[in-house]
Amino acid sequence: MNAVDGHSVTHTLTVPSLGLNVPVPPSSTVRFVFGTGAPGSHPWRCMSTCGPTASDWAGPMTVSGRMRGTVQVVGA
Ligand SMILES: [Cu+2]
Repeated sequence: MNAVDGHSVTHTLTVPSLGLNVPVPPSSTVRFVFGTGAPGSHPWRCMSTCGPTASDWAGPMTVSGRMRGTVQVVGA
């Protein structure tokens, strides 16, 4: 596991119901593995204010599939 400086995070993949919070540094690809538990539907969103301004939760932050969406956990 690598540590990420909080000031260099541009996005996160945050799924509170799965206890998942993955910081994403600029211009990077982050690979990770996590346990999902039982099948279900889990809302996710980016928790970094990556809207049009530094303190903005608008723009892409409101678009499903861009900075928010749903993770579907399916059974094997
Ligand atoms: Cu974002």
